[in-house]
Amino acid sequence: MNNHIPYIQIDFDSEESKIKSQDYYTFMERRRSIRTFSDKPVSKEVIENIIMTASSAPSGAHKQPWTFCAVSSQEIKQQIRKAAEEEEYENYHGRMSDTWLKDLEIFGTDWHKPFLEIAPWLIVVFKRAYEEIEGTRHKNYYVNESVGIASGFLLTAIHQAGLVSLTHTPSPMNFLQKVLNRPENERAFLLVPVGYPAENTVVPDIQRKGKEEVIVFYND
Ligand code: IYR
Repeated sequence: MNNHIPYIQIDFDSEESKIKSQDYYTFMERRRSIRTFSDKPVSKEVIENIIMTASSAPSGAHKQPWTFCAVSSQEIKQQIRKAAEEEEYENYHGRMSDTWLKDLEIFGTDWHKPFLEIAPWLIVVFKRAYEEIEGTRHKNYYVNESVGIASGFLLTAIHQAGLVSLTHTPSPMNFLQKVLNRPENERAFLLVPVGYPAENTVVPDIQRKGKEEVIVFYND
């Protein structure tokens, strides 16, 4: 095997693993999607660390088929809000089915997206379908899976930094490619406002599935 180097394992004994896994579960259980943001600033350095954590995700053939656009420009946030609200207005007025609208009632969402201007940062995740190298197109592999995993890493890094986020998917999202002037090989995947929650933020009173609902063991 070419170019291999020793893997330096993080060496916990089974008791440490148990404690670590419990603690991490408890910590991650506290993450919630937030729709009301404060305008309190977050430093560029924190955003860089969060994004580089996301970019440490595994990807098909290690192509890292993603670009993270980090927007704090008020003018660009305003353009994104305007375009997102135009699409969302259509979604809430005919494009989403009655069942879908009913399923969203508990979240209290509508076409207004003020958080797109209030949150100090918008991270727009783009997937890269292919790379163009010296005029030749090279397709990336497992692009959705890779960018989905990187987006998961992004959300955990945001939570770890004591910040909050929302996984927002204004649909269709092609306006983001235009507003951010992205190249032809990039497609918007996810829009993630990042920052602090507004004072007195509330979240829907919903429960997560229990282990008996999400895990199936096949033991000896
Ligand atoms: N994109 C819309 C609608 C929406 C859809 C789902 I599925 C959600 O979980 C939440 C919202 C919006 O952002 O309002």
